[in-house]
Amino acid sequence: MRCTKCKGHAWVDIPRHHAAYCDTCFVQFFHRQVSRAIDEADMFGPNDSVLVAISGGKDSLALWDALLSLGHAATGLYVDLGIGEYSALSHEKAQSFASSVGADLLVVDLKAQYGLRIGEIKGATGRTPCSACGLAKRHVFNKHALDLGFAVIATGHNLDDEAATLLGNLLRWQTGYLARQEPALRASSSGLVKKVKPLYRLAERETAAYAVIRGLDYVVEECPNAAGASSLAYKEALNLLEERSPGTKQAFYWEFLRKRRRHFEAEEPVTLGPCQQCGEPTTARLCAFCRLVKEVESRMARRRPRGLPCPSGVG
Ligand code: Q46
Ligand code: ZN
Repeated sequence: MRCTKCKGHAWVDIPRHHAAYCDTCFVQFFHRQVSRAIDEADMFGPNDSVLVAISGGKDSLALWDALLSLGHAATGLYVDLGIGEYSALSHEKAQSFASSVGADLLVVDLKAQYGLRIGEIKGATGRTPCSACGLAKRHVFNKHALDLGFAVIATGHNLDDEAATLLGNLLRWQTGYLARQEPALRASSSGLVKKVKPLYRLAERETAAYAVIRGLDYVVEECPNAAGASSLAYKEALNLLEERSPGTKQAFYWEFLRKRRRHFEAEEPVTLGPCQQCGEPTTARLCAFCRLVKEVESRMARRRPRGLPCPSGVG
């Protein structure tokens, strides 16, 4: 296999582009796709400061590495979710990447700051661990980006993630989610920060190849809560289709972005007010994150044997 660009030995083939690249040309291809995504979806400008959501996995580290290589001011934010070994290892990988490139990594410990540990949440609330985790991450990223004056929050969602989310939303005709599934989601209200996905043009195996070629040391283990997630089944189904017909995932998601507007954008506008606890925009008196924290606190207090002090020292 020859590199489409320099005719040297190719290591990465990209059937949907009818192309194959050597290491050097693949890294250039990857950076080009990230730049195109940023420009075409009007994600941010060259002087904007970007807060990158870091999990320690291949996608978030590949995104951070690519943004820094392209000259963007990108700071990482890692949220310690309190999921045993998995969290310890991901924190270590995130920190070691930051140190190796001299970038800033902010760390938020959910337990220390909010009394939440996703690893212990099962049964303490009506939510599944992944739903509580997603809610907590969205809240923490938005709050820190806002407080620290970042223009945008960037996440490492790739083409496979977006196509799987689209399939899930379509299977249940979640029109509200379909209306908001954007590579660049503008802040719809004050108190919210713009969210962008600069890897949406790149497939998961391409971010994996980038991570390997760039020597990124990422956490390979999956979060223990990921087992059985519907998104994995949607990815498997899409991979089968992609194998038969390369380009299916890309066409599925990109054509949706191109044609969807007139079908899903007429949703009723919602009125948001500040959460009475944390100030984040919400439709209720308390935002969903503050309600989750309260629910977990009161469940934990009920479980605690009488006479024992609260382990967090605050209750
Ligand atoms: S980290 Fe969190 Fe994922 Fe683990 S608990 Fe679920 S959502 S699977 S990205
Ligand atoms: Zn709140």
